[in-house]
Amino acid sequence: MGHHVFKYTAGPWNIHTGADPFGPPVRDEVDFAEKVAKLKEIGYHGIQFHDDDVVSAEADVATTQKIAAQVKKILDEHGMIAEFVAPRLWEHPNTIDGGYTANDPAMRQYALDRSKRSIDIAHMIGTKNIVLWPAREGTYIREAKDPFTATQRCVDYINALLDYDKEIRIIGEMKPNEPMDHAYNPTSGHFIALAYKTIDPDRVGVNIESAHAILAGLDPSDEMAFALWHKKLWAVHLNDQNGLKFDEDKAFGSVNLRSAFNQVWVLDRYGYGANGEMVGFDVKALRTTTPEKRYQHLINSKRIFEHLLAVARSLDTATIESFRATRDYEGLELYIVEKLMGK
Ligand code: GLO
Ligand code: MG
Repeated sequence: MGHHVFKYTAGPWNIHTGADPFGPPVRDEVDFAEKVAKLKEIGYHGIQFHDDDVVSAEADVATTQKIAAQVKKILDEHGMIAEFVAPRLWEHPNTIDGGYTANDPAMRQYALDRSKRSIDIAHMIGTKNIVLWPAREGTYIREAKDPFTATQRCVDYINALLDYDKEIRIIGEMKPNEPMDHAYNPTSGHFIALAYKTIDPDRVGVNIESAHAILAGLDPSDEMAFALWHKKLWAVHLNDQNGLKFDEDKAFGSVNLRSAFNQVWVLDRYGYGANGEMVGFDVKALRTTTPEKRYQHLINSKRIFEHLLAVARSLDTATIESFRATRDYEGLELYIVEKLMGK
């Protein structure tokens, strides 16, 4: 594989106030324009958006166009691109029971309308990528919704969006739980299976988040390889996670360096980025982080990625092959761990 240069992105939500379910903000909110300028300064190339990170979901068409144009102008002024728009189907009162799997048809219609509007916004800011994180498409108790019907509704929803706009791509970001007790289609594999049942499988792929794979008990690098083989890995949300608990969104590589290394290695080996895919970091600052350091987790994640890339590119393929040929996985393990220790 050619050694191309990776491009990095993050969302405005990754520079945040530190509010959590147990306490109020501890840092001021930062202006969008300042976030873009600072991300540019620390070596990022683009921004990810929820629809309402661009413009309020309540805005009328004229206001939406006006504000989206202002956002696009800020991006252009900094030479930054918009990577994707994700319809936020989990905060509005109409999405309490979920979006496209809600039991109430009026709520399902809201989810569809809002998603179509997100597609319009995506066009206005210059991206064809729609990310679908199905936050509330699942249940707290199994009897609440019908899981068979939910599967069909997911495909119907994707089809409706593919049909609404012939250029967009739907990129599923699967997560097994939180906020739901169990989400429908808890892994990327589930979503890829559904992709092939849609009206245009070539426009349906996945965004793999490290923490989401870990929460599902899966290895993120194997998950990425599976999607790469399907030519369906169109985005990543690299981060880290300390065991099975709430989604921590820790800085990439901050918990499990070897797992992070394997993610970087597989992405580099199989040409991730060659078709414009970006390296996204879905990371949160610690609540204890002071305002002056509010970008440090993004700086750290990128730097750790680059260090691990250097390690991956320093590996000797013949050495690895000879360990494999002699089934000397103990030797291979030491070789990799010493490389990670800089030995
Ligand atoms: C939450 C998700 C979330 C999405 C974002 C973009 O667990 O990781 O942050 O990545 O809403 O769809
Ligand atoms: Mg994410």
